[in-house]
Amino acid sequence: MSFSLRRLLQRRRTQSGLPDGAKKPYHIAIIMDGNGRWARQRGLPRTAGHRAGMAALRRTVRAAAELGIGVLTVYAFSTENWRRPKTEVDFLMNLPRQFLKTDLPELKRQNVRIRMSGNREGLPVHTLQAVDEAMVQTAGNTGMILNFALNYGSRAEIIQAFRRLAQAVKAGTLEPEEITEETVSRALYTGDLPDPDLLIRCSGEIRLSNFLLWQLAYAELWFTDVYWPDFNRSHLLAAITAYSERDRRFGGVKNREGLDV
Ligand code: V07
Repeated sequence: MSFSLRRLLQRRRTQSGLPDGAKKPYHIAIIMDGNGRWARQRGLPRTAGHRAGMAALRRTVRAAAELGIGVLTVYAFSTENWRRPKTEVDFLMNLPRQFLKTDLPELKRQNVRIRMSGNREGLPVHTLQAVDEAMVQTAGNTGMILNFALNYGSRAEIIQAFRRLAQAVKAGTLEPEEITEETVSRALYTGDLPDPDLLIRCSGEIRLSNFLLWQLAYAELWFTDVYWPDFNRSHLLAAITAYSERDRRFGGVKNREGLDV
Protein backbone atom coordinates (compact mmCIF):
# COMPACT_ATOMS: atom_id res chain seq x y z
CA MET A 1 0.00 0.00 0.00
CA SER A 2 1.36 3.42 -0.86
CA PHE A 3 2.45 5.69 1.94
CA SER A 4 -0.08 8.41 1.14
CA LEU A 5 -2.98 5.98 0.94
CA ARG A 6 -2.04 4.58 4.34
CA ARG A 7 -1.94 8.10 5.75
CA LEU A 8 -5.30 8.83 4.19
CA LEU A 9 -6.82 5.75 5.78
CA GLN A 10 -5.25 6.56 9.13
CA ARG A 11 -6.75 10.00 9.02
CA ARG A 12 -10.08 8.78 7.80
CA ARG A 13 -12.88 9.62 10.12
CA THR A 14 -15.41 6.92 10.69
CA GLN A 15 -19.10 7.69 10.52
CA SER A 16 -18.96 8.52 14.23
CA GLY A 17 -16.64 11.46 13.52
CA LEU A 18 -13.77 9.93 15.50
CA PRO A 19 -10.58 8.72 13.80
CA ASP A 20 -10.34 4.96 13.25
CA GLY A 21 -8.80 3.33 16.29
CA ALA A 22 -8.82 6.50 18.44
CA LYS A 23 -8.37 5.80 22.15
CA LYS A 24 -11.79 6.46 23.62
CA PRO A 25 -12.49 7.39 27.23
CA TYR A 26 -14.55 4.68 28.92
CA HIS A 27 -16.03 7.02 31.52
CA ILE A 28 -16.81 10.69 30.81
CA ALA A 29 -17.93 13.10 33.55
CA ILE A 30 -19.55 16.44 32.71
CA ILE A 31 -20.15 19.63 34.69
CA MET A 32 -23.14 21.05 32.82
CA ASP A 33 -22.47 24.68 33.67
CA GLY A 34 -23.81 27.92 32.16
CA ASN A 35 -27.56 27.37 31.97
CA GLY A 36 -28.31 30.54 33.96
CA ARG A 37 -25.91 32.70 31.93
CA TRP A 38 -27.30 31.29 28.68
CA ALA A 39 -30.79 32.36 29.79
CA ARG A 40 -29.73 35.81 31.01
CA GLN A 41 -28.04 36.54 27.67
CA ARG A 42 -31.41 35.96 26.03
CA GLY A 43 -33.45 37.85 28.62
CA LEU A 44 -35.08 34.59 29.72
CA PRO A 45 -35.69 33.25 33.23
CA ARG A 46 -33.09 30.83 34.61
CA THR A 47 -35.62 28.01 34.37
CA ALA A 48 -35.58 28.41 30.58
CA GLY A 49 -31.82 27.81 30.75
CA HIS A 50 -32.36 24.60 32.73
CA ARG A 51 -34.93 23.43 30.20
CA ALA A 52 -32.50 24.10 27.35
CA GLY A 53 -29.84 22.32 29.44
CA MET A 54 -32.05 19.27 29.57
CA ALA A 55 -32.30 19.26 25.78
CA ALA A 56 -28.49 19.45 25.59
CA LEU A 57 -28.28 16.50 27.97
CA ARG A 58 -30.66 14.52 25.74
CA ARG A 59 -28.43 15.19 22.69
CA THR A 60 -25.26 14.35 24.61
CA VAL A 61 -26.62 11.06 25.93
CA ARG A 62 -27.62 10.11 22.38
CA ALA A 63 -24.18 10.96 21.01
CA ALA A 64 -22.26 9.27 23.84
CA ALA A 65 -24.31 6.07 23.57
CA GLU A 66 -23.74 6.00 19.80
CA LEU A 67 -20.00 6.48 20.29
CA GLY A 68 -19.88 3.48 22.61
CA ILE A 69 -19.01 5.38 25.80
CA GLY A 70 -19.23 3.07 28.84
CA VAL A 71 -20.27 5.50 31.57
CA LEU A 72 -21.54 9.09 31.39
CA THR A 73 -21.71 10.89 34.76
CA VAL A 74 -23.46 14.27 34.76
CA TYR A 75 -23.53 16.83 37.57
CA ALA A 76 -27.26 17.52 37.83
CA PHE A 77 -27.50 19.04 41.34
CA SER A 78 -24.79 19.81 43.88
CA THR A 79 -25.06 20.00 47.66
CA GLU A 80 -24.32 23.74 47.21
CA ASN A 81 -27.32 24.24 44.89
CA TRP A 82 -29.72 24.19 47.87
CA ARG A 83 -28.67 27.83 48.45
CA ARG A 84 -30.53 28.92 45.30
CA PRO A 85 -34.00 30.52 45.53
CA LYS A 86 -36.68 28.02 46.59
CA THR A 87 -38.63 28.44 43.33
CA GLU A 88 -35.56 27.45 41.32
CA VAL A 89 -34.78 24.48 43.59
CA ASP A 90 -38.40 23.30 43.29
CA PHE A 91 -38.16 23.58 39.51
CA LEU A 92 -34.90 21.60 39.43
CA MET A 93 -36.30 18.87 41.68
CA ASN A 94 -39.05 18.32 39.12
CA LEU A 95 -36.61 17.82 36.24
CA PRO A 96 -35.75 14.17 36.94
CA ARG A 97 -39.44 13.27 36.73
CA GLN A 98 -39.93 15.39 33.60
CA PHE A 99 -36.82 14.09 31.89
CA LEU A 100 -37.73 10.48 32.56
CA LYS A 101 -41.36 10.95 31.47
CA THR A 102 -40.22 12.15 28.06
CA ASP A 103 -36.95 10.24 27.68
CA LEU A 104 -37.18 6.89 29.44
CA PRO A 105 -38.61 5.07 26.40
CA GLU A 106 -35.72 6.25 24.21
CA LEU A 107 -33.15 5.49 26.93
CA LYS A 108 -34.53 1.95 27.15
CA ARG A 109 -34.28 1.54 23.37
CA GLN A 110 -30.68 2.75 23.59
CA ASN A 111 -29.99 0.03 26.20
CA VAL A 112 -28.95 2.76 28.70
CA ARG A 113 -28.80 1.91 32.39
CA ILE A 114 -29.60 4.70 34.87
CA ARG A 115 -27.79 5.17 38.16
CA MET A 116 -27.51 7.88 40.76
CA SER A 117 -24.55 9.06 42.81
CA GLY A 118 -25.32 11.38 45.71
CA ASN A 119 -26.95 11.81 49.08
CA ARG A 120 -30.51 10.49 48.99
CA GLU A 121 -31.27 12.29 52.25
CA GLY A 122 -32.69 15.75 51.64
CA LEU A 123 -34.09 14.96 48.21
CA PRO A 124 -37.89 15.21 47.86
CA VAL A 125 -39.71 11.88 47.81
CA HIS A 126 -41.19 12.55 44.35
CA THR A 127 -37.69 13.12 42.94
CA LEU A 128 -36.35 9.90 44.47
CA GLN A 129 -39.38 7.96 43.27
CA ALA A 130 -38.75 9.05 39.69
CA VAL A 131 -35.06 8.16 39.85
CA ASP A 132 -35.70 4.82 41.59
CA GLU A 133 -38.35 3.88 39.04
CA ALA A 134 -35.90 4.64 36.19
CA MET A 135 -33.14 2.61 37.87
CA VAL A 136 -35.47 -0.37 38.30
CA GLN A 137 -36.77 -0.14 34.73
CA THR A 138 -33.25 -0.02 33.25
CA ALA A 139 -31.51 -2.39 35.70
CA GLY A 140 -31.28 -5.14 33.07
CA ASN A 141 -29.79 -2.89 30.39
CA THR A 142 -26.23 -3.66 29.33
CA GLY A 143 -25.28 -0.55 27.33
CA MET A 144 -24.05 2.83 28.55
CA ILE A 145 -24.50 3.72 32.22
CA LEU A 146 -26.02 7.19 32.63
CA ASN A 147 -25.03 8.20 36.15
CA PHE A 148 -26.75 11.26 37.64
CA ALA A 149 -24.78 13.10 40.32
CA LEU A 150 -27.76 14.35 42.30
CA ASN A 151 -27.46 16.10 45.67
CA TYR A 152 -23.79 15.36 45.17
CA GLY A 153 -20.82 16.92 46.95
CA SER A 154 -17.40 15.34 46.94
CA ARG A 155 -16.43 16.26 50.49
CA ALA A 156 -19.75 15.03 51.88
CA GLU A 157 -19.18 11.82 49.92
CA ILE A 158 -15.68 11.38 51.36
CA ILE A 159 -16.92 12.07 54.92
CA GLN A 160 -19.67 9.49 54.44
CA ALA A 161 -17.07 6.97 53.22
CA PHE A 162 -14.76 7.68 56.21
CA ARG A 163 -17.68 7.08 58.57
CA ARG A 164 -18.69 3.89 56.84
CA LEU A 165 -15.15 2.50 56.95
CA ALA A 166 -14.63 3.63 60.57
CA GLN A 167 -17.87 1.87 61.57
CA ALA A 168 -16.68 -1.32 59.89
CA VAL A 169 -13.34 -1.13 61.73
CA LYS A 170 -15.19 -0.49 65.01
CA ALA A 171 -17.49 -3.44 64.33
CA GLY A 172 -14.45 -5.61 63.71
CA THR A 173 -15.39 -6.48 60.10
CA LEU A 174 -12.55 -4.43 58.57
CA GLU A 175 -8.87 -4.22 59.50
CA PRO A 176 -7.26 -0.75 59.21
CA GLU A 177 -4.73 -2.33 56.81
CA GLU A 178 -7.63 -3.28 54.56
CA ILE A 179 -8.38 0.40 53.91
CA THR A 180 -6.98 0.64 50.39
CA GLU A 181 -7.75 2.58 47.20
CA GLU A 182 -10.16 -0.23 46.39
CA THR A 183 -12.11 -0.15 49.68
CA VAL A 184 -12.21 3.67 49.73
CA SER A 185 -13.46 3.76 46.11
CA ARG A 186 -16.18 1.28 46.92
CA ALA A 187 -17.35 3.27 49.95
CA LEU A 188 -17.95 6.37 47.78
CA TYR A 189 -21.33 7.12 46.17
CA THR A 190 -19.88 6.00 42.83
CA GLY A 191 -19.28 2.51 44.29
CA ASP A 192 -18.11 0.03 41.69
CA LEU A 193 -18.03 2.49 38.78
CA PRO A 194 -14.56 2.91 37.27
CA ASP A 195 -12.98 6.37 37.68
CA PRO A 196 -13.73 8.92 34.93
CA ASP A 197 -11.07 9.12 32.22
CA LEU A 198 -12.21 12.53 31.00
CA LEU A 199 -13.88 15.50 32.69
CA ILE A 200 -15.66 18.09 30.58
CA ARG A 201 -16.60 21.45 32.06
CA CYS A 202 -18.56 24.07 30.16
CA SER A 203 -19.01 27.78 30.52
CA GLY A 204 -15.41 28.90 31.01
CA GLU A 205 -14.91 28.04 34.69
CA ILE A 206 -11.62 26.25 35.35
CA ARG A 207 -12.29 24.47 38.63
CA LEU A 208 -13.69 21.22 40.00
CA SER A 209 -16.34 22.72 42.33
CA ASN A 210 -16.42 19.77 44.72
CA PHE A 211 -17.06 17.24 41.94
CA LEU A 212 -15.54 13.74 42.09
CA LEU A 213 -12.34 14.88 43.86
CA TRP A 214 -11.13 11.34 44.59
CA GLN A 215 -12.33 9.83 41.31
CA LEU A 216 -10.76 12.48 39.04
CA ALA A 217 -7.20 11.89 40.35
CA TYR A 218 -5.92 10.68 36.95
CA ALA A 219 -8.54 12.13 34.61
CA GLU A 220 -7.83 14.34 31.62
CA LEU A 221 -9.59 17.70 32.04
CA TRP A 222 -11.20 19.51 29.12
CA PHE A 223 -12.70 22.97 29.41
CA THR A 224 -14.76 25.01 26.97
CA ASP A 225 -16.33 28.48 27.05
CA VAL A 226 -19.52 27.09 25.48
CA TYR A 227 -22.58 27.32 27.74
CA TRP A 228 -24.10 23.92 28.45
CA PRO A 229 -27.38 24.56 26.51
CA ASP A 230 -25.23 25.15 23.38
CA PHE A 231 -23.18 21.96 23.89
CA ASN A 232 -23.56 19.48 21.05
CA ARG A 233 -22.05 16.43 19.42
CA SER A 234 -19.19 18.42 17.86
CA HIS A 235 -18.02 19.61 21.29
CA LEU A 236 -18.19 16.06 22.63
CA LEU A 237 -16.13 14.86 19.68
CA ALA A 238 -13.60 17.66 20.22
CA ALA A 239 -13.19 16.64 23.89
CA ILE A 240 -12.82 12.95 23.04
CA THR A 241 -10.35 13.72 20.24
CA ALA A 242 -8.26 15.87 22.60
CA TYR A 243 -8.32 12.99 25.09
CA SER A 244 -7.23 10.47 22.47
CA GLU A 245 -4.28 12.68 21.51
CA ARG A 246 -2.99 13.13 25.07
CA ASP A 247 -0.50 10.82 26.77
CA ARG A 248 -1.71 9.55 30.09
CA ARG A 249 1.30 8.53 32.15
CA PHE A 250 -0.11 8.25 35.69
CA GLY A 251 3.03 9.93 37.03
CA GLY A 252 5.45 7.47 35.51
CA VAL A 253 6.53 6.44 32.05
CA LYS A 254 3.92 3.71 31.93
CA ASN A 255 0.17 3.91 32.16
CA ARG A 256 -1.87 2.34 34.93
CA GLU A 257 -2.09 -0.97 33.13
CA GLY A 258 1.71 -1.09 33.16
CA LEU A 259 2.05 -0.71 29.41
CA ASP A 260 4.42 1.66 27.69
CA VAL A 261 2.59 4.68 26.33
C1 V07 B 1 -31.30 18.80 35.59
C2 V07 B 1 -30.96 19.70 33.28
C3 V07 B 1 -29.57 19.47 32.74
C4 V07 B 1 -28.69 20.69 32.91
C5 V07 B 1 -28.20 20.88 34.32
C6 V07 B 1 -29.14 21.36 35.40
C7 V07 B 1 -30.60 21.16 35.19
C8 V07 B 1 -31.83 15.71 34.04
C9 V07 B 1 -32.00 15.35 35.36
C10 V07 B 1 -32.24 14.02 35.88
C11 V07 B 1 -31.78 13.64 37.12
C12 V07 B 1 -31.98 12.34 37.59
C13 V07 B 1 -32.62 11.43 36.79
C14 V07 B 1 -33.08 11.78 35.56
C15 V07 B 1 -32.90 13.07 35.10
C16 V07 B 1 -31.83 16.54 36.08
C17 V07 B 1 -31.66 18.00 37.83
C18 V07 B 1 -31.37 19.03 36.97
C19 V07 B 1 -31.74 18.24 39.29
F1 V07 B 1 -32.80 10.15 37.22
N1 V07 B 1 -31.57 17.01 33.94
N2 V07 B 1 -31.55 17.53 35.17
N3 V07 B 1 -31.88 16.75 37.39
N4 V07 B 1 -30.99 19.85 34.71
